[in-house]
Amino acid sequence: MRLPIVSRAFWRDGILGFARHLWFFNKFLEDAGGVTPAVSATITFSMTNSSRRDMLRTAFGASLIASLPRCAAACPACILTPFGSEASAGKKSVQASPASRIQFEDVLETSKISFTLRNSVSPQRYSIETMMGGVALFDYNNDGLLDIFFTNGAAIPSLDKTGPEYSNRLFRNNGDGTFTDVTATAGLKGIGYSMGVAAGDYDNDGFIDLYVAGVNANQLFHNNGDGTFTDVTEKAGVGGRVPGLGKAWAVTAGWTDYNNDGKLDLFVVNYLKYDIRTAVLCRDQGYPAYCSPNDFQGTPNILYRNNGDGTFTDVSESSHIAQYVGKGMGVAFADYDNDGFTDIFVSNDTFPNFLLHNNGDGTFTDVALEAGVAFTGTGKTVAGMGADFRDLDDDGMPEIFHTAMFGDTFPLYRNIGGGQFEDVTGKSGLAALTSRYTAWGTGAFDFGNEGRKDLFAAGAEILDNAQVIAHRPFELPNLLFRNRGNLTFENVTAQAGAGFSAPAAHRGAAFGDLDNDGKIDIVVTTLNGPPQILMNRSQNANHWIILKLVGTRSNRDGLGTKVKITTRHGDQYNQAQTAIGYNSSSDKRVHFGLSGAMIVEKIELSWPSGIRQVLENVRVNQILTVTEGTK
Ligand SMILES: [Ca+2]
Ligand SMILES: [Ca+2]
Ligand SMILES: [Ca+2]
Ligand SMILES: [Ca+2]
Repeated sequence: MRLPIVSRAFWRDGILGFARHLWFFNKFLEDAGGVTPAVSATITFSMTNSSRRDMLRTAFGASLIASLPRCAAACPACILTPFGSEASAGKKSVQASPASRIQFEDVLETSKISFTLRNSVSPQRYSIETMMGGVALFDYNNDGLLDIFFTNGAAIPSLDKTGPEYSNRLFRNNGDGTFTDVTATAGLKGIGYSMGVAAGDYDNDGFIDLYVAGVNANQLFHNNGDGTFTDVTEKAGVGGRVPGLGKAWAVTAGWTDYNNDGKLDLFVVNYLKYDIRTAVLCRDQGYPAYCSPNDFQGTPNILYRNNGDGTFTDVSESSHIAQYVGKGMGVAFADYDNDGFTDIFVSNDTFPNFLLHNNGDGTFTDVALEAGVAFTGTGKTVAGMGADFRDLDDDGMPEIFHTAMFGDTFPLYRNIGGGQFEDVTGKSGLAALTSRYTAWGTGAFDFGNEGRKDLFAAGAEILDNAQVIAHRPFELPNLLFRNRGNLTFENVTAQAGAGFSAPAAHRGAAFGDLDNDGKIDIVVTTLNGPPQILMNRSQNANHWIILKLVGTRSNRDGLGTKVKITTRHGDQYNQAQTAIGYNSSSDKRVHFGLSGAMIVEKIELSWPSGIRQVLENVRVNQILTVTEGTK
């Protein structure tokens, strides 16, 4: 296709200017008309030195150049396809979208959400105080709108919710930007000093249930489907007691179907062996301070197998989970070796992490050391906090990312296949970006809908008096690391909005699309403060798709389903999981940013049942319900 404007651009600006004009013309067509671009071109040119790359970077932006083929000095020619060509379908090719700012707005005030996370900070500084609290994004009433649940603390040292100020809270999404506190009707105020939350439909009745993990009480709430919940903890047998130890201090939990029988099982993450009545108290430079986890013994985690009749069996011993005693803070699930069985990653605090390989016979083996994720690449343990287990380079093999504390850096372990991971924290740029931060909640989501998953981390120090003890502020910003491709990241926190980057005592974070506009929103808790309701206001014309999975032979939530999509920009991978980050539970729906792709050529689903399902030529910019097929 020849256009006078293009010809003029060519003669005026040379080949780079020509390509740039063509690129903008295509973008204009896409944005304005919503039609497949009619103009495309392949430009062949010599690339003999790095200065040429710099010229290209100027012309097209760093994000595009990042995915160019790397050429040695002797490379005779490289082919640049600015819009991704049909010939390159199936391979990761050059992205069409320019870097657009990812921006969030904290809408707490207009949301009418009134909640304060109370930890009852004491002069003694009991360790539990700094370890809360969680948030869940889930649709409890099936109206298509994500609702918000917050855990809350209790009085100290009684650990009783002595008044309504300690109540856990459920806020119903009204669909107009406001929320209504429905805690009392729902019967979800809870008992004890609560910490983490896990949402999952354990009885496959189509209504998502809630498990709340805490210091002195864990509770399972069955969703009755009429806006109310019933505490079924005792009947279900999931109270969180460890043989010989009693009720263990649980930080969080997660739902996963480890034996692929169509029923969600429950993994409970326990932290330290701790009794507030006898707990050692610590000081630092004369100031009261939260003790190091090194001052306490660890505890084993718990695995409850779902019997399908409303009861669970504690299989921690027979599954070998109980033999791994750690100091767990985060849990995330993925089938990292693609053998069809979901594996479990547990980030441990100042203790080697666990990678619990699912052997497929009801047992697990911790392979973290051999796999390269127990310690960092330099052989260090770090303060493992929130975790996510997700494919960040879209090669079909999920990476492990977790937050940590000041001086640790937040490790990124790249899955290189064969059951092995490589510590790419330095190579990815994350070491330099994270070494001066401490963070809790985290998640890997494509916040800019550019076709790559970015990383979020909820920053805050551990000690509330960190300023006087360590000369570091207690309150830190949320952090946003944009994925530039090739597993490299840049810090875009400063551009993400004042409400996003405002320092606070952040803790848990949950991810999901609260207003169903295709952009992932974030809810973050802050200690002794209100939550942040961070609506994604990124201004771009990028496309997206959200898949709401309905399992039939698999668990009804479809948790554990692996999803691969193909567009003209290449392949992307994601999975249905709710156990993400710290203390928290995210939307079960599976989101993909699509950049400028006009159609999703193929969606391939691998359900936990083993059923594989393929959808072709799927419309973009929609929330698509996918019911598990029968084959
Ligand atoms: Ca709802
Ligand atoms: Ca249910
Ligand atoms: Ca596996
Ligand atoms: Ca949104």
